Amino acid sequence: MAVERTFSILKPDATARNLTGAVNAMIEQAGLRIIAQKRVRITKEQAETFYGVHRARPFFGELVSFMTSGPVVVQVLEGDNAIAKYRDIMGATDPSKAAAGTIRKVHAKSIGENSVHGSDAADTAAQEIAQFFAGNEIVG
Ligand code: 3AN
Repeated sequence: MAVERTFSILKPDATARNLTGAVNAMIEQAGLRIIAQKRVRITKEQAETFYGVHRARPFFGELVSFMTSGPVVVQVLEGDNAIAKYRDIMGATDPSKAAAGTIRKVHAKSIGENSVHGSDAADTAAQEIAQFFAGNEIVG
């Protein structure tokens, strides 16, 4: 299995409830390493760029306003098959449909306020990592 890197965000609903450590424990227990991490407040422009693919969706405005409503923790995760593995432990977008024991099942509040983001493919992972981290901030 290939060692991969994926991009993660602990969203404002998670930081507001002081869940950074609880989510990080689930990430580490799954065998992923947090090789970069910072707590930031993202701007409207950053959120619009990040979620550009969803620009035409009816929830876009709500999504951008939620992602800028409080601090987030941006991360780079590394491990075997990290992209799919993190999607697995995050659980489905809608927490009511997420499998038992997943981050979203345990912590998410709703389909919008769903606690975590994880990249969906290798190309988006590389793009998303580059949007938030310089090479020398990632220490594997
Ligand atoms: P995922 O984060 O599971 O990859 P996407 O890429 O379909 O899900 O959606 C990106 C983000 O947009 C989701 N994490 C969620 O916060 C938000 N979102 C998706 N669908 C809805 C919806 N129907 N209503 C509100 N927000 C949504």
